Amino acid sequence: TVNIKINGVDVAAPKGSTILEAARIAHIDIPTLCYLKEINEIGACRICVVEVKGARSLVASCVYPINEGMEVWTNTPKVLDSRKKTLELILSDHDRKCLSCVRSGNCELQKLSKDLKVENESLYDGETNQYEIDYTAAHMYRDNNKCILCRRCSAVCEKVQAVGVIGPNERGFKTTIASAFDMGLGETSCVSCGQCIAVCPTGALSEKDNTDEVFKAIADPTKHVVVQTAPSVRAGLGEPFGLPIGTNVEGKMVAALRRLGFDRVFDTDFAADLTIMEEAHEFLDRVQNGGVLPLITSCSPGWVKYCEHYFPDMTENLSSCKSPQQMFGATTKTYYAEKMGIDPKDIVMVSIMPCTAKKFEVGRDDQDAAGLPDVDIALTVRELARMIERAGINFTSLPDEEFDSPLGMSTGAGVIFGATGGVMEAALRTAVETLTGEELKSLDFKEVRGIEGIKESTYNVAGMDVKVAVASGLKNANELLNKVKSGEAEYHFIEIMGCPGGCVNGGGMPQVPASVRNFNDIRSLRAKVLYDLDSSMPYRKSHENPAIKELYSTYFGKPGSHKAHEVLHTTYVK
Ligand code: HC1
Repeated sequence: TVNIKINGVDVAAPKGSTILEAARIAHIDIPTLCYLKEINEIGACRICVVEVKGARSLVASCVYPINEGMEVWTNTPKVLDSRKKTLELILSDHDRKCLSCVRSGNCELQKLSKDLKVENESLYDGETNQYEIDYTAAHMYRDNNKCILCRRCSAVCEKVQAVGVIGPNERGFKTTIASAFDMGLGETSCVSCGQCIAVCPTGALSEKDNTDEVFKAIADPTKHVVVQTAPSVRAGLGEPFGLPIGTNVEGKMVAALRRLGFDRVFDTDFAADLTIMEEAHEFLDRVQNGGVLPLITSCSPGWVKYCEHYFPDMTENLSSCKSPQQMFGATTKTYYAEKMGIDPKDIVMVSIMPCTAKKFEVGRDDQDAAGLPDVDIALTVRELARMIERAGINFTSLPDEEFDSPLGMSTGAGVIFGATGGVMEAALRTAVETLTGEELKSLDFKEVRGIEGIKESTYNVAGMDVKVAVASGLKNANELLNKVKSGEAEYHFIEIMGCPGGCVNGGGMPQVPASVRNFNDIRSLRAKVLYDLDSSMPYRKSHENPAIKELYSTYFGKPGSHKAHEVLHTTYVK
């Protein structure tokens, strides 16, 4: 350890720590704005400055390493004044329409302004930049009038997602974060993952809001409005209502959706089970009949788009299965509509997703089993939270309620889809039992759990060594696929999720401020909710889900049947 003094108090911190990290050990939170651990460590915004004895000027604590005997002050008038000036300068070219801003209440800039006692936000007003809002992408808009040039978005896009479609253009006062040649985001090879939105400290980046359409559909007596909730939603929806990260709010979520007026509250987890039935069948079919291997999962639309843009020669490796979101919509507008005697035209299928790419996915080609879009409206978890607030529903005091049947019934295999490795584990539970005809002794495939970017394992199944790999975050996917292409690595089955850690860390989950993200692993906290649910559920294998069994016996016949292909499978663009 290294011994230093912060504000006159002795602090021992691990070697290699920054002043910011050492201060945290001393229970002092130094404010930051541009800093994001391991993603954006550029020390550029100067909000985190502190005084260091002997240093010629104030130093950026987020990148400044500690050394033995160092003396630091974090709250002197000089420090506080500098931070405040920096903020006032940022505010002088910032669209300050806080009342109507989507981030009002959880904007990092707004909180800093209050904390640092900014009294005159127009102090340095003069010339300002005026930008047109970019609405060209299917899933989001970019409002550079609210951008503070922290570069968290461009760092995550390039370093974590290996996409890199936004970055600084121009210099000095004219600097903007934009695409090459100022193209609209929708014209670039953006994959809609929304990680930029998840890390943006202000209202500069946000999903396109579809909540009004949902309120309208619910109010229309001629419409039967069905809602499905993705696995990860229950692990994040509590956060906007002040509940700790990692709180399971499944029961309250169902209760809230019912009170919003949805006619049926169903669970995407049901369709995750259905996906496993089809995908495990597809895997075994490809292995036994010499199909294209490795088979790669196709439930994450950000990943599918990335594959189409960046690895077009590997689209044949993608599973032809639609994602659970789309399978759910397709099953609702065919099987469920028939069973209930409802014209599919009168069904409005709404999905609640931790994902922004799902907004893009609903508009893809070949996702219309009943001749209508499988899913009509995909909302993020943030949009659902806003609907609940707008409707005056007191979320935290709601009772726990259960999903409707039959499309609300699911297994532990379905719920772990939301964590990286979960789809693989769920598929293995079904594939192994199908292949061996024997019951698995342990259902936990621990080797594919956890937040590492790339995981691999080999399982001996009925005499065959099945090699599997799991990647989350597109930079990791890129690395893994390049190894497969070069022949350096060989697998039979690969799971890829677009967002690092899987859907629990999706671009549509509630934004967590950097002050929390930098010191907590939100991926594991949220994933634990799903694994705990799995281990407590009566059914933990997709093929044992009674509602799935009934769906096959009365409608699809068997996995991979002609009818299943018509409704549940899709095609890709090269
Ligand atoms: Fe996901 Fe999936 S797990 S992609 O992350 O396969 O979004 O949660 O709904 O479709 O089930 C997302 C989550 C989600 C699909 C499932």
